Amino acid sequence: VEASIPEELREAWKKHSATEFKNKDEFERDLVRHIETTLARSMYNCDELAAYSGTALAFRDRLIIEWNKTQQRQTFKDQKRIYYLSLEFLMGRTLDNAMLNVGLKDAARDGLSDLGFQIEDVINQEHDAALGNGGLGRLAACFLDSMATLNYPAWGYGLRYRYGIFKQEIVNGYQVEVPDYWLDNNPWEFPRHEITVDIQFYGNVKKYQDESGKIAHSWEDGEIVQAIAYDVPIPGYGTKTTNNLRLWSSKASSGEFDFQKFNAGEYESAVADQQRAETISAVLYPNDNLEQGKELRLKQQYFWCAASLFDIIRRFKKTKRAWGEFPDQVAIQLNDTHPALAIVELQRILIDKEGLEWDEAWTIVTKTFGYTNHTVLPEALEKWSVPLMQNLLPRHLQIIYDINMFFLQSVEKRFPNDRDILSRVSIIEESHPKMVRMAYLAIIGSHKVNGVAELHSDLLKTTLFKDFVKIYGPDRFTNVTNGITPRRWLHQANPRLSALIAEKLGSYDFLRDLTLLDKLEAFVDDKAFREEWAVIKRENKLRLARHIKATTGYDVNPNALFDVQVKRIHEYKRQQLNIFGVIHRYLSIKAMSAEEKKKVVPRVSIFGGKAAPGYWMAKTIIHLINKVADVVNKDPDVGDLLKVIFIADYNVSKAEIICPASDISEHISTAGTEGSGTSNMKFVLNGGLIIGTCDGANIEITREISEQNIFLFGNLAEDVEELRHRHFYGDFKLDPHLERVFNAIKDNMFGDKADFSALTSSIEDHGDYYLVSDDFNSYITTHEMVDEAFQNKEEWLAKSITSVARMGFFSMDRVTNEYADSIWNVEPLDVTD
Ligand code: GPU
Repeated sequence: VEASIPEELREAWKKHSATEFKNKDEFERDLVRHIETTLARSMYNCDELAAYSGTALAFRDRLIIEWNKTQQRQTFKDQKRIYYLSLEFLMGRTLDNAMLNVGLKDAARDGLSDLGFQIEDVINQEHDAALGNGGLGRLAACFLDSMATLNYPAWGYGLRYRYGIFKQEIVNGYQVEVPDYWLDNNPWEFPRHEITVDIQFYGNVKKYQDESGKIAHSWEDGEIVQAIAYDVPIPGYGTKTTNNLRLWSSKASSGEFDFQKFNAGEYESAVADQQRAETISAVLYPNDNLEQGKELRLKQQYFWCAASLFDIIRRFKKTKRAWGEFPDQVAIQLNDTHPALAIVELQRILIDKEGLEWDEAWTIVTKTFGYTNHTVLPEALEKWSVPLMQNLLPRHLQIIYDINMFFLQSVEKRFPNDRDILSRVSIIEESHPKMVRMAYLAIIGSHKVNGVAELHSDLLKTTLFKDFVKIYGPDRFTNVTNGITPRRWLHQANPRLSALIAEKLGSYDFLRDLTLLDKLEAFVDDKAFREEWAVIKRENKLRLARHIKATTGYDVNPNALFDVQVKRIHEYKRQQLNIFGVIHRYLSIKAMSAEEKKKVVPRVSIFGGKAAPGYWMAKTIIHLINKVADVVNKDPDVGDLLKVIFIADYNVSKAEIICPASDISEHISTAGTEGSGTSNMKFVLNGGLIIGTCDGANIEITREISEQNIFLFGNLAEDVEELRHRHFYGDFKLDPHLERVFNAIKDNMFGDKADFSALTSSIEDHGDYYLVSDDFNSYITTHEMVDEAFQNKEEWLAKSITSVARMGFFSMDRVTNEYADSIWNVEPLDVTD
């Protein structure tokens, strides 16, 4: 049905078209109206949560008006759009970001104050939207912010999980997972009950002859689950562009199947079906850099890919263009291999439903997709068992086999004398059971494959995907070094530093062009400026100290060196190296005379991060950190010289408090294991220095800010294989300082040594895969250099300011433009034209 209002009636609409508040008074009017009507509250029962909801609704009105205009404009202009497919969007809070992007935070502050509320308290009522695990999910969220800010017509597509990443509680030093039910009181989503897609699972494939006598396939029977769209508006900073994030929620299809059951009196079983369908979008898998091969996860992947593609194709079809133009209208970016089934689904639709020839369809598919790889860790590379896929997606498995056959034929033609290459590059791994290698499918089905930092992209080309470089040539493989949005990670997290920079540079333009920060370098020697810089860091440390006091009960000295490592807990990220270093420091202090202690630079070692619920070694590391904290923090021999803090439930909104408060942060993965890392960038952009290995984006950070301004240590990626090999053949000697640390643990200094034996023996007895012992000496001596440098306050400040001035390269906007030019071939669109 045509839903458009006839021309002659449109004047009446226009007269009453919704308007946006533009100042404090109008904001107050909208806020009070929402509190009194939408929320059914009044001045007699308005708590901070209601004030939050009212404020959010007032800003939401604005966003949705701009969202509507943006969508109309983008549809009318009909340019190529970007579709970013990601199973994770780690958005964090929305209200503060919306206020800043729209540019009305001051109006809101004053308005709230008139009505009896403090804006900070109101902002703090919001629950994080934590639909992601770590860096991969946060990168997707930074993309959305940047694409809107740069006026790209772009949609995010994801799943609307009922439960995001779990909340972490620490009980007796152990991580306990608590479900995160985040949807109550979430004003930022719009259910689109009219936008639904039926998604098929299981069933079987029928071969038949079509009218022209051609062999065709149809996928029949099985079960149908319904996808319902929920839209989240994504405002850009300082622009009218408001893009869309569409999240799919699963529901039982209201088809005949159910009615038959109801009619047959099988009410309970009909409800069970309902629940089974809703399970698909119920929970985010809480693994970071790990794939478990569970059927429900594959269901999630197909459900989301199929719904998103149906939606994209429906939009394309409205333009009545020929299929050949599809890649000129649509760029789909695959955030890791999680959406790789979209490649197969598009091919299926084109050949089975739209009647295109295989080759014609496949050309369209490969021109449409780009694939971003985020890791070289083998345990993170997705493989799906063939029998599992055969059962769940029988037609897709056939198409994968066909894609593979055509691909292997072409490889065989090009390399007739290399028999081995075929089994090495086959999408199907000939194991028991056979497995579908999703990364290979993603490479073969895309026109560009990129890594996320230079070292990582080089490793992809020389190791994991080496054969594919030989087959396709080097042009299919590229690097786009990650970045972060300066809106959230500077302006929102560190408003005072942002204001100081704006004052020096004469405007906030650096938030749209971060390379302008280089003008700050002229002020490095400006005494008053340095002093203000130092004051802001101190206030940020005080803010974190208050959070630590409130959540752990511990007092920390704000003059101490704040040393922070916050990220997912993983052996490759080496929080164990850090806590062993802390124990080393503790033992050293314990052995000192009163005189020697006077020379010690006081430290607060701050940890935060979640372990995957089934990752025992990571949980052991958390346990050890908390046990060390218990002992160290109560030891009168140590006092203020050392404190150990574990901040529970690290998430985006906590990162916004933590990043601006660090003096030094740790990015200490075993060389060659971290794809990029993005918190390294967040810390440096907030005036913290970093200690790190030559890994991921640390290398490019060093290049930008210079070696003088970073503390690098440890073995290089090129030497890792050799060292592991040597350990394997028995050539392993535990570092003597680390031995002293292990002896303390084994003396039950931090509770029962048995609790930590898996951790120490992974190093002593099982090959030290992550080279903790090899890097230990270099690590602790580099920390001594950190202490030394921190005592020279002026030089430390100069390093801090210089580093921030040179961070322009790490803006997400640079990243977005690189993808747009080298992968998507899309142009921005000014929605006010
Ligand atoms: N990353 Br694979 C995740 O956060 N989760 C994952 O499952 C995989 C990768 C991270 C990388 O570990 C990190 O180095 C990178 O900066 C980030 O993706 C964004 O590219």
